[in-house]
Amino acid sequence: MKLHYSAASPFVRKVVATAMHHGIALERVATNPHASPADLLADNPLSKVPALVTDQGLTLPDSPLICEYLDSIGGATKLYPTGEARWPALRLAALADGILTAAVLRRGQSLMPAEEARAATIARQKVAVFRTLDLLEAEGVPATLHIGTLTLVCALGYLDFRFGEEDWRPGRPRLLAFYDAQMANPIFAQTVPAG
Ligand SMILES: N[C@@H](CCC(=O)N[C@@H](CS)C(=O)NCC(=O)O)C(=O)O
Repeated sequence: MKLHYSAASPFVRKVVATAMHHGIALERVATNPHASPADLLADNPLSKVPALVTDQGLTLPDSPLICEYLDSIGGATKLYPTGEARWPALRLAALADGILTAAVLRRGQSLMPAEEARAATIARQKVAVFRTLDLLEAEGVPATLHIGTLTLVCALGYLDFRFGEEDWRPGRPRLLAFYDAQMANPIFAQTVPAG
């Protein structure tokens, strides 16, 4: 398994510690996500580390997902409890991830003058969104309702809500058909963002 890696990233550290706990070997590929190198983008259009490529060739972004995957293929001493113990453990993980997200964002912003940091962040996040939409358009999205499709409907709806002038539909007919079909479901039709 290949891990796109940066030694400074606490999100990468979570993944490496999980792999070590289970004795899972990872081929670590050092990268700088802020430079968006082509080999990282090929495996994660969000241009973030960690990004894992499984032995089956599945590309997994996001440390919570990667850690849960590694735990699922790991040994008996699981890091994801089942039963009653599951929710306090996941709650703590979510709070700690929130700390990391806030601290990493703060660190990134403090590296540049305020105006430059703001412009760079806006441009970088915009590109990450459209690059990821392009990947999903190319891959195609299932019609089945699950947490992935539910989240994607909410993401597309948020883009309409906040960035409607940058319509995501042109050139993405598969995402458009997916979105229009899903919006017939009351759980989406009745929860369109407002405000
Ligand atoms: N939610 C992600 C956050 C990963 C993340 O933000 N990683 C940073 C390095 S610590 C990164 O790749 N930053 C590049 C960027 O934000 O463009 C995770 O848990 O893996």
